[in-house]
Amino acid sequence: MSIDIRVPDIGDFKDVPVIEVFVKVGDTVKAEDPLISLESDKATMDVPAPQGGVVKAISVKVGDKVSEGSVIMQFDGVGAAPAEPAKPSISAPPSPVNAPAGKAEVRVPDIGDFKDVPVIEIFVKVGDTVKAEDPLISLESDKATMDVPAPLGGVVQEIRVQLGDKVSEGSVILALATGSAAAGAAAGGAPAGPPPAAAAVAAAATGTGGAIDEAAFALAYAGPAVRKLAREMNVDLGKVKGSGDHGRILRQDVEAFAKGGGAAAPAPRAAATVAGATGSGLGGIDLLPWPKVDFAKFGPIERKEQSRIKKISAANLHRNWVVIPHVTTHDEADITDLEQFRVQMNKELEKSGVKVSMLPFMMKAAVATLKKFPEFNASLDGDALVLKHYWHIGFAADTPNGLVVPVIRDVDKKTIPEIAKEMGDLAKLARDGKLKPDQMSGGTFTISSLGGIGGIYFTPIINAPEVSIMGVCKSYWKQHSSDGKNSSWRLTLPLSLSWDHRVIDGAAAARFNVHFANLLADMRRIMF
Ligand code: CAO
Repeated sequence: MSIDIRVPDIGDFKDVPVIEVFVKVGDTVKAEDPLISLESDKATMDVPAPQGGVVKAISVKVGDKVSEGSVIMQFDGVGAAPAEPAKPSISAPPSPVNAPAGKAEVRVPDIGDFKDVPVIEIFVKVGDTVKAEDPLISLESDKATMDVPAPLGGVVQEIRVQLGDKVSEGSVILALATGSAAAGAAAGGAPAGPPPAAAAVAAAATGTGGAIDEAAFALAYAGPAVRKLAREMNVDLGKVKGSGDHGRILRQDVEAFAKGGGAAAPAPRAAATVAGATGSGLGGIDLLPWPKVDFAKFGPIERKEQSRIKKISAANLHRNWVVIPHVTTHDEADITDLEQFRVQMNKELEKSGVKVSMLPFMMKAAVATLKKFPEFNASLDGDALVLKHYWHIGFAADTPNGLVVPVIRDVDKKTIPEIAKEMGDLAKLARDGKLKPDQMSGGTFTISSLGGIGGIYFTPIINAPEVSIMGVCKSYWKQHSSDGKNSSWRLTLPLSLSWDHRVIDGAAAARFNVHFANLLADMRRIMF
């Protein structure tokens, strides 16, 4: 009997392009084997096989767009049950154990609303005998650390996760031999040495040079399945040249590299070198290795792990800083009249409970300026520029766990108090760690305001795939003169616009700032 295999619950993403198809007709696949890879503007996701079978037909190709429920292929299934999507969010919560006689696959149990939680510790190894409730692995979300206990006793036959892998409810973490099979495994039936993945590591180590450059690995353009394979084979993705579209690294590139036949990737390697992890060349310049210092030799120290949000934003900021040729243009806006108006409006709004800061006015001015200079409200897609006819403005929000960028949609259609209210709500959710992914996606331009804190100018890093970002610091009183003779004190707002020089030229950036500043100086101009 043949079974339709469909795209499972992929959150709010729709019409997501297929960027890789891992199988071909006639292939035999196991449950959880990756079938295809999808790439939205935020994430690359693999669609795993919901069950084992033989691929009978494939109904998608690279470039096709799919959404939840799209049929991607057909399996000649072994059983008669219709295939349920692999993700637990739309199938019935899977049992933590799926145990044919003598063998049990242990899955991540119900872990509440958490998804894609990184594995931070693996407590067992192949061949270990475990009792029910023994901890197997530890997971760390941004909220909590959770151990996954063994649901029954047995001997660990195979470990299917590695440190850093992300798992959700239902993900298979290891296989246990149970009952008489366990006795056999304990007596030598299970592989005595390292698991297959670890064996691959050992085999590949000579071909790959051992230690993985984590910064280069993070920057490499590859999907989760390929990243996992690279981890298993101890291949530093930063050194692999991708043969896919736009240099995407494919499975075969990793395999060829591990065998010694793959070419080194010059660009990501150089990027990684900037990160300071290796001592290789960057455009002919040999960088020194990153200094390794025993700080404790010089005084007391404390080692503190970065929060999950910080680690994620670090990888994003690093990629954006290395990949985008940034230039920052500074300017200033006279906001004397606008500040008076803002104070007046806040008095009038007092009863409504909404308090308006300078930021909603800046958002409105930004949209009007983006409409005049559309290439700032765009993204690069290969060599083409995608101009967006919607204006969703992100704002950098400082939270105890690190920097996040909530997005206010359709700023052009909202009033200043509406924007202020939504901004306040989103900033609170951000500080409480409760922002949902769709509240941080879809932005077309970002404003990073340090106005409530201080500073004069800074160089904000562009929030890819956007092409520009406005940084704003604290307004201050400054003496202005238009003729060198007469002067007056004006409330002055410092502006720092960073822009992607692949898309925007310096003259356009200067004009953008002048227009933005003129609108803030006199918001009536927004109507023109
Ligand atoms: N000049 C002078 N005062 C300013 C100002 C400016 N440019 N911008 C804001 N202020 C004032 C506000 O009016 C407010 O004053 P009162 O308390 O007297 O009313 C005070 O500063 C605090 O404002 P706020 O920060 O609460 O409000 P906001 O709308 O300006 O900003 C938010 C909201 C969420 C963006 C902000 O709280 C925040 O997190 N900023 C940090 C962003 C950041 O980290 N950027 C760096 C990214 S790169 O690492």
